[in-house]
Amino acid sequence: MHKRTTLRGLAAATLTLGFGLAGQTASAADTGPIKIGLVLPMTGQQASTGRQIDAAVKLYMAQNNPVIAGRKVEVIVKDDASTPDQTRRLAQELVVNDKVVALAGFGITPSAMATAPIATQSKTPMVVMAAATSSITEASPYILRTSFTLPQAAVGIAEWAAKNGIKKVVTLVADYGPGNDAEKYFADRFLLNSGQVLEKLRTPLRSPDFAPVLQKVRDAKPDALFVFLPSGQGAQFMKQFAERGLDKAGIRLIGTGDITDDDQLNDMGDVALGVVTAHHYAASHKSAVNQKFVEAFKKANNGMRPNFMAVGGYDGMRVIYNALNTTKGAGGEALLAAMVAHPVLVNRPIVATPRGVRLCRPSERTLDLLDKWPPGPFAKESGELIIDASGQRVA
Ligand code: VNL
Repeated sequence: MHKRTTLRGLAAATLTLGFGLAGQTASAADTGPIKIGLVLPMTGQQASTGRQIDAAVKLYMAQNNPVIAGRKVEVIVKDDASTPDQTRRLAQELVVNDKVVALAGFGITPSAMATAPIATQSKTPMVVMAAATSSITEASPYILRTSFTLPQAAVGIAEWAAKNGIKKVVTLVADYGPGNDAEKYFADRFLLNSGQVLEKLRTPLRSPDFAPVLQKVRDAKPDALFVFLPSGQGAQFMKQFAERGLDKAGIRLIGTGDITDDDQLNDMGDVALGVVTAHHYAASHKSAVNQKFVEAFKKANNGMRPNFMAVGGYDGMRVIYNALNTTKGAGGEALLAAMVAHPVLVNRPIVATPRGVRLCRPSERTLDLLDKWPPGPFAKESGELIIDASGQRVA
């Protein structure tokens, strides 16, 4: 096969895979269903994430032929209630008993981290559709992610804040992996742009009480409060923010898009007006492809609006399907290699470099953010030339 350099290696990719892979094909004995294990929080505090991803996976299956190489594709959904020990146990059962070709889902970072050794030991590709701590993809060479990372969102809003007259900020994050990422990357970029972080506050992942921290925010009198909370906690937080009168006290609310979650946005009331967040997805995005997705999702789910978790699930299913079509149903390293062959599906398009943050679609926009370009000729994923042999940009 002709090997070509493409943009895939340049962007802030969420994909980390450390080795070359040999080809494999399905054996003739594989005639039963092709099974995919989907481990999600269907109950408990993160149940909305499970509900959204489950609905998106079902939509993808309904829109695409659930038969690959003459075998039916079967998705086995397991509820881990966001308890990492459960996630690991369920993943192990899916691999050992059900012989799934891929593991998918993973609502929170601790669940994904707990399952990483299972993926490594069993050589099972593991598609993370929700959890978003940047380091997750380093926990196993079998992990791919179709969600996002917190630094991508946090750096974007830090840039915006500095450019929009916000000088003093208090940060508030959920006290675990993605919160660490959000707090650190927000503060680093905000300080670089001469902002000041007055205080860094945290609330527990489980059953947080926002009242005491909101009192501290009030006392600190920042221009803005930066917040990351996992999907599902935004509405409750907004309610308390308003009840404590912080919206009226002239403290702007900014954050990652997890707090303006499309799943809950309609229930948040007027307090959500004027809140500014940065994220890789909003259901209101006007592109034709998104409008079609939102419409189909609502139609299949009693009007439920998809959030960013649904998109991670839908894209994750697309990655698995495409790759299974290539391997004709085989799993293991062949499946992983087939997934990696189409990295555009597993890279989120927000790129952050010291030169700024940009939504890099079409992908050649990445060049605007690079100090040094790769030598030409250089083509993007589709094969379209973007730097010619003499080093001139042509797209
Ligand atoms: C995580 C990150 C979970 C962002 C989220 O919602 C979220 C995580 C459940 O990595 O645990 O919005």
